[in-house]
Amino acid sequence: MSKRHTITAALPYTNGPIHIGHMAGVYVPADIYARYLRLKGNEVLFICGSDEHGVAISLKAKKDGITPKEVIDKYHGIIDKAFNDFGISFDYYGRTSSKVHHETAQEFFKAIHDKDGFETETTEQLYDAKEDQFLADRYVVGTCPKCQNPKAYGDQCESCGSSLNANDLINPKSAISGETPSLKTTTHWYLPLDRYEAFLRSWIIEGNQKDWKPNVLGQVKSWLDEGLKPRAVTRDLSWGIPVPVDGGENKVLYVWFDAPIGYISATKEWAAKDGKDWAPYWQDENTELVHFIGKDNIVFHCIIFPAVLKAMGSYILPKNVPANEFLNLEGQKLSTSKNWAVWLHEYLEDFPDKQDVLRYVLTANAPETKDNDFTWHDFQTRNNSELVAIFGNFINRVMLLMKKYYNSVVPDPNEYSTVDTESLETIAAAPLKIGSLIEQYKFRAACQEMIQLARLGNKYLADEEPWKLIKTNPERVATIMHTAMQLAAGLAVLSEPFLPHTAKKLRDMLQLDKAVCWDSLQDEMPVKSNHTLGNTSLLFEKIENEAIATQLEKLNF
Ligand code: B3M
Ligand code: ZN
Repeated sequence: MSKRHTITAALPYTNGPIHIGHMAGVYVPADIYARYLRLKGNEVLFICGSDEHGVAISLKAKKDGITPKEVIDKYHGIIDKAFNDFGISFDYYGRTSSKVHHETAQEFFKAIHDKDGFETETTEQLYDAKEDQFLADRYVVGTCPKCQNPKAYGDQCESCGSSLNANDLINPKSAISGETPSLKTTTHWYLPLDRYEAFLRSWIIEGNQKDWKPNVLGQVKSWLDEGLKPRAVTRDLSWGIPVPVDGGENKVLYVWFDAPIGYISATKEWAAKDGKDWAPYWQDENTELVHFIGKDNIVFHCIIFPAVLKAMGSYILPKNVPANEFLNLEGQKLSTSKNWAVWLHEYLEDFPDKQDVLRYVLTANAPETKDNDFTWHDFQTRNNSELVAIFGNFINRVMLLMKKYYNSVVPDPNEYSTVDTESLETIAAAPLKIGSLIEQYKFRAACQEMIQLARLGNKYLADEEPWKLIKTNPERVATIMHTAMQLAAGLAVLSEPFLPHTAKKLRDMLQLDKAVCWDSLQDEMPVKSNHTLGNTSLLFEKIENEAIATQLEKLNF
């Protein structure tokens, strides 16, 4: 049954470009999910955008000697283009510096403020006297009180994942001047998370969220068990969204207050452009909302944002928050500052028509349940021995044999053997099997099932050996090729969420009818007798050692 789905992918910070870790963790799985749901005939809104506030951006501007606006314009451009060129199928890619977003985030703040949904508190906060600047979040670095990591930030320790208060850091230092901060009094608005504890517990823990991933539930549980405390949602900064109430002068909204609201603002902008109503995508109980994020964003999407939505009333809550673990590169943690990364826009320059190869490798090796490693060697092997040797080879053989024996017109089948029938049954069962894995966010396994069909196709041809029978038993060959055609067509449909560029090329080659879709495979053969195929071209090409050596050199590896 067709359903409305709002799918969000974490908004990337525009303090740098996007790398393969972001792609593997968030954007590739989200895109597979969105494409699959569309293929199933659902109404899908797939939303993302640039996260353009926060200290990460101010710090980058300072470092590069440019304004924050210049920083966000530069990276918003690079990121937006890279997503586009890569083929991530966002319905809308917004940015949090937009007018609609500023207004929406301020409306949220005011609405909660007007219902007495905040507490204000005057406290002493870390202050850099030299820079005349309060230090919160990434402006302050110190030792994590929980795990002793010496490089924890004022809002979060990236080593143990704890969310922190700047004042809890041991031996804090200003990230701007390196000075030891002093304390200065300031007043802020706090979201009293303690008031939401019971609601969160009953919604997530006692509620029906058993299908959330164990890493997500684990983090949420440990948060709740520690007891929730009020959390400041304003900051003494100049870069951000002005606090829209009395006393808010020279203060801005905390970036993690405004950023998730960016999903909603982006929806509003998308709807306005298309003359649609944005509200059902966020307020209709029949809409399924899913947030794709990395593991460092769990608390914000499972605790803080739901509390904000609850405070607003009238908003739906996510059905699931599938967070992935991290991807490493050649055995080391990806790092923007150390330039230890494969940047998406650079990959696309070096491999302009190999989007699907990277998608495949990142999916086959996705950090779904534990951190995983990307290596250029594995990239080459998966391309050469899976995409080329299995998928590409099967399709190429079918196309060439079809041309040679039948001038590319599909023959009538004769009597099916047991193997033929089993192969046809496997195709008919595949949509449900692959679909159910995708619906459980098991994209690796789903992708393996898909490639398994190509493996089956290769084995089928190798076992049945039509080339040995074409003279002696042409009736049998017609049945074999008719069956092999169904496998090829099945792949064209079922590979779409994982390998969209390849699927499109394959559909064209096979001249597949539009009516052939995910669900139709279950009760109808996708290719009929007498159907004429289009022209053949290679789906994948071998990646040579030199190309890999160039990439390793780039890393200084
Ligand atoms: N900008 C944080 C991150 O990249 C972030 C996500 C916002 S989602 C609302 O970790
Ligand atoms: Zn820590």
